[in-house]
Amino acid sequence: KLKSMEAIFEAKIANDEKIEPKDWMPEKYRKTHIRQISQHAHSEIVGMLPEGNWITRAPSLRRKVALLAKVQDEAGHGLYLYSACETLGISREEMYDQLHSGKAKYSSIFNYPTLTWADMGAIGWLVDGAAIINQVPLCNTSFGPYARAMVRVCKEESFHQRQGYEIMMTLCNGTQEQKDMAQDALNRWWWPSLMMFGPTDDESTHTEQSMKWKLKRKTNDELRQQFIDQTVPQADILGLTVPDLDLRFNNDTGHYDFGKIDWDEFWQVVKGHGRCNKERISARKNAWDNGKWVRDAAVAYAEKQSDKEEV
Ligand code: FAQ
Repeated sequence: KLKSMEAIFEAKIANDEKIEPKDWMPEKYRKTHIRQISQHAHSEIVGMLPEGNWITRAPSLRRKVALLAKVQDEAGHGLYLYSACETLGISREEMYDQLHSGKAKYSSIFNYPTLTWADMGAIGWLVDGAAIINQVPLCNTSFGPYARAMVRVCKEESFHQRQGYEIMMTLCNGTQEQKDMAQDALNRWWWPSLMMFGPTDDESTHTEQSMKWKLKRKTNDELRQQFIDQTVPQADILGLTVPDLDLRFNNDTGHYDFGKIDWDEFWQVVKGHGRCNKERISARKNAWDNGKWVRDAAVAYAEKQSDKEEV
């Protein structure tokens, strides 16, 4: 029986059909999806913190409304992703517990500080830009709830990217001081953005299996190269310099060659030793602890309602 279920599963993957929560799936397929989807959800939720830091200091009402909407979208993305992950048989409490205890990762990028308003531009442009490149292929991922969540998420990310690029354009058309702020933000966010795509393919533990299951549709290095090829011309339009002396267009390959990524820095951040890791986790823990009375009240209310129905 197991053999035939496995054969049905394999055939669905081969035919690009979706795997749905109630379908039979190999235990490792379930586990690796729980890992990736929950880490993706945590990234969205922790990812609200660096930008949330600037909502009260946005330079105009228009900028404030756009940033507020973007950060709210991120909360929404986190919630869809937690829901998609719950269909695989893990509870939200377990996922939160994994985040708070450091067992589950979230994207390295959110462990860097947001020092100036220009960082809001750089995050939208680069971080959301990288997120789109990573997530568009995930609209075709094999697990149905994850694929469907990604469709809406990608549409919202493209608004985020545009709002960031527009901030950069405004700064770059402004005073020298504003242009310097934009360049400084690019200098600080460029390399961490390249690290978002994960280790190189030969160092990546999960890529090979995830590609076979069509969880990943492109490898870390392929996506990173696509991001660089797309983003360097955008920096040129802004009149900014990408902080990489080895960056040049290679006519033979049709792609940009780029310099060496500091993988020591990446692993330090992933292991919890980045500039803001402690601050981010303690912000999430405090939010959870301070929300206890709301959860308790909601449960008490639900119990009261169901008691009433029984009478
Ligand atoms: N940070 O074998 P691989 C956003 C870990 S966008 C931390 O290559 P995989 C939108 C990896 O988990 C950001 N850890 O792993 C937004 C694994 O460790 P594990 C979120 C990383 O899964 C914008 C180990 O290294 N997007 O939030 C990172 O095949 C602005 C070995 O790596 C997603 O999560 C990293 N950068 O490939 C929100 C997209 N990279 O789990 C707010 C979905 C790798 O064994 C503001 N995820 N690791 O303990 C993916 O596409 C994949 O999971 C990758 C990693 C590509 C991130």
